[in-house]
Amino acid sequence: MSQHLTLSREDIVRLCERVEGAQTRAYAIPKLTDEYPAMTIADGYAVQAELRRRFIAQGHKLIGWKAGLTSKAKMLQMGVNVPSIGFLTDRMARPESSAIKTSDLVHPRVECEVAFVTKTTLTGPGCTLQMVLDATDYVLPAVEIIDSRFSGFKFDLPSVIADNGSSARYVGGGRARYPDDIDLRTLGVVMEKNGEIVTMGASAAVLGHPAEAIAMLVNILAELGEVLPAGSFVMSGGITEAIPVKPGDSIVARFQELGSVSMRFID
Ligand code: 0L1
Ligand code: MG
Repeated sequence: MSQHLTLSREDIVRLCERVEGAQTRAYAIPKLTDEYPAMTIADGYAVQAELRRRFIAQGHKLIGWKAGLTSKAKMLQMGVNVPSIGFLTDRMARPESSAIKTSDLVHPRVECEVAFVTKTTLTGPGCTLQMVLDATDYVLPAVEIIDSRFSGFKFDLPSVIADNGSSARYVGGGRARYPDDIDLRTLGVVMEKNGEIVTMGASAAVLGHPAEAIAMLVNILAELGEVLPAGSFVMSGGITEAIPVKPGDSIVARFQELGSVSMRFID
């Protein structure tokens, strides 16, 4: 990690408990840097690693990872300038076309992403776009439901990384494709909310090519001393800005070549 740790082990555990409480009981908290202004990106990942350790100890299964803040639209929307990563567990997954509860979320937003499923282990540093494509079994369309636990969706990079990159729920669907069969860089995406188009974009918005975001994720994992195992489900980041949702809303994300992913939101 390019920045050093400033938090003690006690601080890391304390902040992790604060984030875990907000995530599991769905309430907003001030961003962590209000109390720890010197907090670094390395500190954020230390809190996130502690959160992952706790969830796994509680029986959650690690399914994969997500790259976040990988498009200019998202970076502008959230006021940060570096991408991030977070982990995904089985408890966050929801089936295609399902009703997703909002009462256990703080202020959910949805974004369209290309997801990758890997067939061989990816190891950094030095992971490249081509290495990602070679290691990919298939890609599929996905919608991520993000839910920053920070009041007013206001945060900085160390805080959002500690909050596991705002990870909350995710839905995969549509039609799985081999990466060699489509041009992953130029996929068009349209998101509809309650039948109206609310945002659209092209996959190149994600660092020029969604596989580039997966390579970045693998290289960050290497800095954390980890690899991306075969069989991982990995989301490459929102192609457009994230759209707020509330009970009663229905979402359809239509992806060129990959089909669509839908869900509705209930109380
Ligand atoms: O998946 C994402 O791009 C979210 C990263 C965290 C920032 C946010 O909550 O929008
Ligand atoms: Mg995302």
